[in-house]
Amino acid sequence: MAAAAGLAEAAQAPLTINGAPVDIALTAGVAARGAAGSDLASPVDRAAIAVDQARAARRMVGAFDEAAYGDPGDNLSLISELMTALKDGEVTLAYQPKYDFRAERITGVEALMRWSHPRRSFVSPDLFIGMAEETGRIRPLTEWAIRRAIADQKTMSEAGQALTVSVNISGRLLSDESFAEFALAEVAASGADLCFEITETAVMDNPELALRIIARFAEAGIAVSLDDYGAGLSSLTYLKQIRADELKIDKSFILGLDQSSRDALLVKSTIDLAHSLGLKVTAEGVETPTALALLRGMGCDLAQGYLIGRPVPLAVLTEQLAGPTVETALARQA
Ligand code: G
Ligand code: G
Ligand code: MN
Repeated sequence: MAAAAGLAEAAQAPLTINGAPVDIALTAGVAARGAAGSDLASPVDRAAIAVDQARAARRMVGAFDEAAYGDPGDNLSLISELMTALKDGEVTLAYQPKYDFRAERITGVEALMRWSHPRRSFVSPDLFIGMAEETGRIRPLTEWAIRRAIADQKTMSEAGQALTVSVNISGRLLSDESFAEFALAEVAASGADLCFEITETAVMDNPELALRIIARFAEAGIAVSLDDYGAGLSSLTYLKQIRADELKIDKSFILGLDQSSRDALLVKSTIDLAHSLGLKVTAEGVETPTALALLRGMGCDLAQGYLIGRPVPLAVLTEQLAGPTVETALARQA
């Protein structure tokens, strides 16, 4: 701990590169080897989590706190199981439709990862994706998701359904140039029509590199969507700097749309702001016909939520879209 504190301290000393002052902030995580046989025996995994724990506590140095991390016998074993699950086909993508108000039809889907664990049944993506991020396993998961989404898009298009597929990209991957190379190569080779959903916090971690990578995605024809907008800080600097095509208003504002005039005002002004910047707007969390009608009246471009469709396996989606029922019902409701 003392050595780590010394390092973090030393990193704070003013540094000049080519005459320009450079600020460095270093966060250190310290961990000892875990008990043999434990799934988090690797000191590197434990230290990676300790770095997150130190950051969350706004400290420069922190020791791995196993108790704070959760039940080791339960959650921690998931990390190693996850990589096996990916190979064994236990991880799948569910697709949730996005309804285009003007076209009056489903024009896209969001791919959402699901893990059907043989013993635990349902493992929340919030849990396993969060853990994959913390332990540096989000990259293989995301690479798998991109390949799967591209293959599934081809299947849908062969069934006569041309849909843009949105894939969620974790913030950490926006400072990983070799991940970006992978994604660009996959898209170039397949000619897929993808959208990458990213969140604001993703960009804040390493803004310069993230913005450069996002610009490369945009140049390669990958649409960029700002996910969960409004849930974080939602700074105007972020909107000003980023090359995006779409803004997704966080579901927390849409769920209360029918009851709260404040939410309605915020949603309406966010739609207008996005439009004036040339962004399309998707509202997520549309659960009621009233919300759908309000959003249409506000000039919102796309709606996503349980009213339109839940995230479902590819086969179910293809079946639902084959019948005209969903779309005509929505057009009537709006
Ligand atoms: O349906 P839902 O419970 O799927 O998703 C929970 C959270 O997990 C959401 O914030 C969603 O963005 C995220 N998520 C779902 N699938 C993926 C994925 O493939 N990659 C990443 N990074 N996040 C995902
Ligand atoms: O963070 P992101 O926006 O990618 O996550 C999408 C999440 O929202 C997923 O967990 C998905 O299952 C959930 N979701 C999608 N539609 C609805 C909805 O209409 N209501 C609610 N409560 N959640 C939704
Ligand atoms: Mn999303």
